[in-house]
Order: sequence, then structure tokens, then C-alpha cells
Amino acid sequence: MSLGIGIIGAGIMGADHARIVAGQVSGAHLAAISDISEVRAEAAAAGSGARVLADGLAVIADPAVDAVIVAAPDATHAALVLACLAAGKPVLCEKPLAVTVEECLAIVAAEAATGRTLVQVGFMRRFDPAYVAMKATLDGGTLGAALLLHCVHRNVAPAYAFEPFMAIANSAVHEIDIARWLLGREFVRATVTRSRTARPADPILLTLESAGGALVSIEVFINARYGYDVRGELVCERGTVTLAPVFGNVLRHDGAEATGFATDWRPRFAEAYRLELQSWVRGIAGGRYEGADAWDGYAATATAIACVRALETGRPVDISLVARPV
Ligand code: ISE
Repeated sequence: MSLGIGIIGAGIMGADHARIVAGQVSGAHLAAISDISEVRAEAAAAGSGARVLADGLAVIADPAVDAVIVAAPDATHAALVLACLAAGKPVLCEKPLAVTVEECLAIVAAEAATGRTLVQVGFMRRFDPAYVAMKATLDGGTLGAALLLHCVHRNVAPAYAFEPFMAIANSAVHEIDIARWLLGREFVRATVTRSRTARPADPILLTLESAGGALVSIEVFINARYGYDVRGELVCERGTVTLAPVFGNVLRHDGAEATGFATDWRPRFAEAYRLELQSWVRGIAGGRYEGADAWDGYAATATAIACVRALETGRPVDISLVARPV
């Protein structure tokens, strides 16, 4: 049986998910898509046989749609995920799960009331082979306990309207989630500062203290211009692990050596997105998901919002999360 997938939003990520579902995922097909721009939705649906529907609620209600991907603007996530839960349909929501703690908790509660696991959050880095290998090394124990995780997250330019809230809640939230996942601990305290240079709002430096004591540094630099660059180094008691760089071929010419950078995250995380969607489709069929769940989405947003407060107040902010429902 092939699952009918409905996608809400045909922007950068919605269109990319449509392409992956239609061409690279087994056990599923693209059934329907909507976007505020019909032209964009038509372009994303082209050649897949998917229908273009009027809006997100029409996608959720469509009988041909068994499961939904939410790739609409961040502020619309909560209402759409709640509508999927009301319809009893599995939903993969792009990160962040929602933009407020209250909305995230409403989703966690609504999902619990269904008695099923229906929500996965699109933290695709959990499927990236380099991060997976880093976690396997840490969990293998040879290097001893994790002491520090250094992260760099640079974009060429903002993909959306940009201010510090977005830099933290939409971009650095990836590192917040991946660090929670790698270390297996929540964060308890955040200190955040920002460069006083001429650039609009960044770079921003976040220092997060995890419950186990390990420190995580995150540089988020949205206007880095030269290329999309994500790095990570995990420092442990007896050694370090660095994420493998993902570049194009190495060019040696005219006395210099050069490699290329992608202009955005899609090439860097292409395999992660494919594996994420394949795992989600398998999870729906088998009722067990490997990706981030609704509570992870809550924890990441709550931590990001504490970081925004730390930036605004110029003071360290303590983070306390509600207990994960059992
Ligand atoms: C964007 O929304 C993403 O999810 C990308 O992975 C991230 O690198 C970028 O900074 C975000 O704006």
C-alpha cells in the first residue's frame, strides 16, 4: 500500500519535500499540496499527479491524504498540527514545532489526548550520517564523557524576514535539538551575546549548559555571505569528533586549493532529508517513529525562547522544562 502524503506550503522546504516524496521515498506518493501561491503549488506538484488544493485545511481533510507535511510559515505550524491531530492524521511538522511554549504544550496535550503518536518534528539533522556517526562514537564510550560541543551555523543570507528571534528560534534551534539528542540531556542555562558590528543582527553567540554539565557553544551567523557552512566539534575526556566536511571536489589551480560551498542547506542535508522522510513513512506504517517527537519540539522551542530572553536581557537565563509525559 502507498501512503498519500499531503504537503502544506510549497516554499523552499515544501517544494523540496514534494520532490523527495515524489521521487525518492518508497511506500508513499504525493497526493495533494497547497500554498498561498497557486503558481508555486502547481510548480511543486508538476509531474507527480498530486492535486493542488485551496489551503492547508483542505489538504488535511482530503480523503486521499493519509499523512501531512507542514512546511508553511513557522507562525502557522501550531494551528495546522492541531488540525491534523483533530483529523487523526500523522503529521511531520517542519521545525520549529511552534513559536511559543504555550502552543507547543497545547500540541503535546492534544496528541496525548488522541492516545497515539502522530507528531514528528522536522529536525532532519538527527538523520544526517555525520551527526549519526558522531553520536555513535560518543555512545561507544571510547572517548569518555562529552565536555563541550562547538557548533557553527552560517547562512549566505536570510531566507525569511530576519531578526534575532528567527536566527535563534528558526536557525539555532537545529543545534539546540541536535545537542539535546547527542548529549541525551536537557539544557539548564543559556547565555547569549551578539556582535556589535554593523551587520543587521548577527553573528549571535549562544552558550548553553546541559544538565550533565557539558557546555555547548553555537555561533549563528545568518549573513555570512560566502556559503552555507555548518560545523560541529564534540570535545570529550579522551578525544574529539569533528563532523566530516561536505564540500564539492577540491580544485587546485594557480597556486591555490579551493572547495565549494552550497548556497543553502538543501545540498548539505540532502541525504538527511531523504532518510528523515523515508523513516517517517516507515514509522507511520509500523506505528513507531525514529525522529523528534512533539515533546522534543516543545523542549527545543522552550530552550530557544530562553535564549532569546538571554539575548534581550543580557543576562544568563535558567531553563526549566515541564516533565515529559509518560
Ligand atoms: C532554515 O529554516 C533551515 O531549516 C536550515 O536548515 C537552516 O540552516 C537555516 O538557518 C534556517 O533558516
